[in-house]
Amino acid sequence: MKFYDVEKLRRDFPILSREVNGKPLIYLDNAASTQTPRAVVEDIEHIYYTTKANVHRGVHCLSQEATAAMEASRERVRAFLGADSIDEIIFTRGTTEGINLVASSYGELLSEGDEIILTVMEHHSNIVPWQLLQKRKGIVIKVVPINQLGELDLEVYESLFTDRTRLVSVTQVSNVLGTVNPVKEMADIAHKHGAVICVDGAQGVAHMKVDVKAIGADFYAFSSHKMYGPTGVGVLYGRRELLNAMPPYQGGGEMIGHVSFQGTTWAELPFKFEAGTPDYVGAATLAKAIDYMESVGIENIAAHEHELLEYATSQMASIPGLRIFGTAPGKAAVISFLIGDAHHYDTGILLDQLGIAVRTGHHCAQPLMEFLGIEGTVRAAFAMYNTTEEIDKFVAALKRVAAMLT
Ligand code: 7TS
Repeated sequence: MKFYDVEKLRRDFPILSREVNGKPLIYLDNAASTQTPRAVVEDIEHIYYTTKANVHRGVHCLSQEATAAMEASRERVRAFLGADSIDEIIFTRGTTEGINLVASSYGELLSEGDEIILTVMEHHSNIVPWQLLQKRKGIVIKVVPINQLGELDLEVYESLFTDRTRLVSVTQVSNVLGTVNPVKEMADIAHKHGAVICVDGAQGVAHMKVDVKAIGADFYAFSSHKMYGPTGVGVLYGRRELLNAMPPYQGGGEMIGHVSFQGTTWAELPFKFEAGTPDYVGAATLAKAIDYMESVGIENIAAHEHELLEYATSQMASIPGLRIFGTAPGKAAVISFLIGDAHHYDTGILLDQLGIAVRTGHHCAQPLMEFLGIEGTVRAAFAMYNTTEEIDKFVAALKRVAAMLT
C-alpha cells in the first residue's frame, strides 16, 4: 500500500540523485541526519538574500523582518509540539544543548544526594551532561536496564524511585535499537513520585506525532537536522513554571532585563535562555521543515517507514550470520546489526564503495554497547524518502559484503 508518491517526493531532495563512488546514492544514515527538501533550502536562501539582519535588536526594517520570521517559527514549533505558550519554546543548537541546558540550569536547583534516573540506552548527550552535574553537585545517577528485545524494564524503573528522586531523563526512541519507550507511562510514574521528566526527542519528532502535554513531558529536546531542517538549530520545550524557577544557562546579550555592575536582571521567557545571537536563519527556516513534514503527513511517514522496516527486516533474515540488535514490537525504522564476525567498520566501508551510506560504530551509546557486549554495530535508518528498491539493493550489497567478510 502506498501512503504517498515517494518517487515524486524524492524529487524535492536533489541530493538523493547524486552518485557516490560511481553508484547512485542510497542514503540510510537518517538517524544521524536527514536530508533537507528544496522548500527549506530555498527558504534559507531567500532569507540570506532578502532579510539577513540580527534579531530582536534593530529598529530597522531588516532586523524587524528577521525577528518576525524567527518568532513566527517559534509559534509554528509551539503548535507542532502542542505546547501552551511560545514562552516555553527555546531555540538551541540542538538536542545536546537542550539537555545541557536542563542539566546545568535545572540541575542548579538540585542538592547533594538528590537522585536522577537515566536508562542504559541513552545517547552520550543524555548521559555526560548529568555526569558533569554529578561532579558539580554530588547527585546520584541510577540506570534502568533493558530486556532481550531492547525494551526498558519498567518494574526496575519504578523500583529505582526514592524520596530523593528529582528527575528522569529518557530518550523517546533509541538511536541504536529503535525501541519506542513508553514515555507517557514513565512520566506518570515520575510525577507520582514528585519527579520531573526530560524527554530526548532527537529520534522522535521526525517519526511520530508528538504532543508534549499528552506525553507528560516537563522538558522535551530535539534537533532540526534530524527532521529535514537546517543544521545547527534545535528546540528545548520546558514547562513555564519550571523555566521560570530555573537560573539562566548562559549569560550575554538578549537574555538580560537590565545590566549594571550593581546587579543584573533577566529577560522574560523564552529570551532568558537565549543568550547571544542565535542561528536566526536556522530557527526561522525550521518552520518550513515542519510544514514539509506535515504536508506529507506524519502518520503517513510513520506508516511508510514501518513498511520499509518490516520489509528490510524480513529480507535481511536471509543473510547467514546476521544479528539484529533491538527487536521490540512497534520499534522505529532503525536496524542495528552485525554480520558474523565481520567488523562493523569494514562492513560500512564496503557498503560505501557500493554507494550506500550507513552509520557504523558505537553511535554515541557506549554504555549500551557495553551492556550488549559488543563494540559497535552497522546501522541503517530509514526516512520518508527511502524506497523498497533501495532496500533490495542494500540487501544485495549486504550479501556481497557477507560473502567477502565472513
Ligand atoms: N539524543 C539522541 C537519541 C540522538 O540520537 C542524538 C544524535 C542526540 C541526542 C544528539 O543530537 P545532536 O543533534 O545534538 O547531536 N544521534 C546521532 C546518531 O545516532 N548518529 O549521529 C548522531
